[in-house]
Amino acid sequence: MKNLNIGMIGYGFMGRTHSNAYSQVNHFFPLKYKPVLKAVCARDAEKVRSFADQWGYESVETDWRKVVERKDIDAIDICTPNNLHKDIALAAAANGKMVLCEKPLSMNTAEGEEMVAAIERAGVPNTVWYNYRRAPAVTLAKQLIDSGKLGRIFHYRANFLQDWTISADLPQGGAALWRLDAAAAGSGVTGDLLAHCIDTALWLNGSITDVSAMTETFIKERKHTLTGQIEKVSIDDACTFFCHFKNGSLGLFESTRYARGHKALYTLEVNGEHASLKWDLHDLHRLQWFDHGDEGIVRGWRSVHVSDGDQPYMKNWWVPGLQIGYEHTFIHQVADFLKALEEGKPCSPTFREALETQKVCDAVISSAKERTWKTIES
Ligand code: SOE
Repeated sequence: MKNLNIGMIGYGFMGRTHSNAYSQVNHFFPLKYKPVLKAVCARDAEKVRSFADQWGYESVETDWRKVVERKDIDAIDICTPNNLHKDIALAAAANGKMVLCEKPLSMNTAEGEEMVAAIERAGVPNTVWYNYRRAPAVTLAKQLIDSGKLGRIFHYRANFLQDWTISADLPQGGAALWRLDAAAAGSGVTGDLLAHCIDTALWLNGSITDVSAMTETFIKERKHTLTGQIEKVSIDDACTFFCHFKNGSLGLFESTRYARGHKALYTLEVNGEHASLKWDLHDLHRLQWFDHGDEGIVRGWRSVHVSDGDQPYMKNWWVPGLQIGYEHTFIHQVADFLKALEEGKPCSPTFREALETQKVCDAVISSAKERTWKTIES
């Protein structure tokens, strides 16, 4: 087995999901590469040391530039707030490192284009962590759509609903709350939550050609953790958009952090000529399936428990009937990345593919701002 030395920059919630994935992957997937937790980097020396001890990283750094230059690191994992993605990716590529970047790829399309150019110029393996594609039930949806079982697709519908920012007392900015600060995040729910829905939609249903969106910022001012001042909130708290897909189907997407009672409800539904399917993150192991070709007297929605060894990813886990969870979607992404490396193939979504999601996000934000339809430039 060949070691793949990981240098992870950032260590928040995503740092944990990625570290867990690197640690677990070789226990379950037969692969030629083995990730080694070589270094983790963050500005707070004490906190990053404690993270390294908890997860088993061999060393710590407090300056990301040192990590990207280290000769003993093969791959850089970017888990920082979005405003650092570009600089780190560019430096990593210049140093010939592979790059795994947390979603969304960038703050905006212009940055994303620079990142794609740098990565492709360097010719380094790359991927963006859009993990929900790798829930076995979502992967099964892809198989069913690609096999033509749904026939012509008419509708694609997705929601990502949360409720954690309803309190006006919640500050913006700083360690945990950078997602509320446009300077660190780029956008609000569009880049944070709808980006997931868009990535899955592009993967399942193909390109989006144009969008019409509305956004709202319900709490207009919040205290900024870094300045201590009350400052304008510039992120979108909620976003809804319509779109056309290139295959002629219609899309409807909604995301908010103000849906009281919903913590992380990602749902999607696809309606085709012959069949429909539905998926719900809170019941992530099930794919709801309706097949109009079924015999009339038993025709109805089927709830497929995606745990059989014939189903995507499942042969690597337990015995049929036993399920896996959220953290496994990240393990699958690492497994796919390592397998792609072994085979000299790209691991989807690459930076270039994730740039498509970024373009849709940008079009959504500008459509809402200008109250007009926006075409996605390909
Ligand atoms: C935000 O609350 C968040 O953690 C996103 O940043 C993740 O990408 C999403 O998967 C869950 O929600």
